[in-house]
Amino acid sequence: MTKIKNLIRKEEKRQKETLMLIPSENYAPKEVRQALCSMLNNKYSEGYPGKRYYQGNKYIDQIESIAIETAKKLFCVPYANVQSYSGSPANSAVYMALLNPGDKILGLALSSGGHLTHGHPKITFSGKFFQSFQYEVGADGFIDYEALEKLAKKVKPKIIIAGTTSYPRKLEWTLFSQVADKVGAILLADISHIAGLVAAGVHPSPVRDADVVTTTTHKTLRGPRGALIMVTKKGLRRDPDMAKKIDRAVFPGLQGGPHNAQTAAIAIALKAAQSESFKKYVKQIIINSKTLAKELKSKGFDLVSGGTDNHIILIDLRQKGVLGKEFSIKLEKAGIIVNYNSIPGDPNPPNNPSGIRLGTPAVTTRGMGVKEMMLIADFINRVYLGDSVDKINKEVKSLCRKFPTL
Ligand code: DSN
Repeated sequence: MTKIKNLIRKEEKRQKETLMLIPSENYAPKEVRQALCSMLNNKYSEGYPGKRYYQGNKYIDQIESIAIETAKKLFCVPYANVQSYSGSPANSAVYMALLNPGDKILGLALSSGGHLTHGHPKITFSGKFFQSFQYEVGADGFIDYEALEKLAKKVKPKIIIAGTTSYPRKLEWTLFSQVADKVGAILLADISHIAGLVAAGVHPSPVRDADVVTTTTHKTLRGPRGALIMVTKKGLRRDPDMAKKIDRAVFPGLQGGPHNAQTAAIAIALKAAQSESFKKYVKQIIINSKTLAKELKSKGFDLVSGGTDNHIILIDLRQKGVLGKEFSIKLEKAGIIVNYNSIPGDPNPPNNPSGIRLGTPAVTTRGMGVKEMMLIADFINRVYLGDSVDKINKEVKSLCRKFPTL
């Protein structure tokens, strides 16, 4: 066990001494982490508040009810389920609740910034058990809503998934809902990446346009790993049983006992996301992201869609003559942590693609601002130009020391 303890300490040191620029990662505050390692971990509570299959749940019931009510208030929805273990199980629960095997689903292609659970063909649950069709971004890097409409009219999917993992632009919920309404499809908005932005009012909310909204809780929301499934008023108008169906799909359909420590940590994070300081934090994420994008562009880096509206920057490295994996390995040596990522129309495979993906939520949590984004762009450029990674790493560590983690 000493070995594991040492490795935990080493990982904590690594997180403190490096620039966490993977857009889906963040530093959860101490209160969230304390809840996660509390004795709530010891309890089984299959079922829902007031309807459990195990005794001894009087406090767990209260905790889960608070998490549900906080989610409903934060996102202005009439129903929330807080038990999904993470984003992929949450999306799977929506499909299990509302679709039959073999139904047609329409989601954004992985190479255009979609997620595996949005119907990625052949190898995923969503691509194997349903007839999956995929829409894409256009040559400009923006979602091609006209092509989406044409495809939706041809395919007539039962559900359209509007959601992204590496899309740097605003999502046009009204355009999605117009298409879904025209073909009679359910609209699922997966806001996993932008949930914090939506909660803070910095990105438009999908709750008027979508029937169901899913999100993870550990990205821009800065909570524990976990997920929410929310049904909107529109969803309940379409199917008054939609919420009940989703509850049943999560438990007993897909999962057993909820992770109660995770539920408590979600409640803490969602409460924090209602604060003025959280709004200020999210606004700074965008300022930082736009600054980093502008600086990288000024150094000759080609950005998919030319820039960013959110916390994500996707660099197309083709003009730079380096592949994403090779570059991200070099960046890691300098203490700059990013992930290699496919770009739209990528000529290379997903395990060795032409891009890298960056995001500013974690460095913004540390309190970094415009000046630091300019430094980070400079570090990235110097790694590209072949400056000593050891030398850059020293500068990265010194910058990190000035901005402690939560
Ligand atoms: N793996 C997450 C991301 O990095 O965006 C999405 O599930």
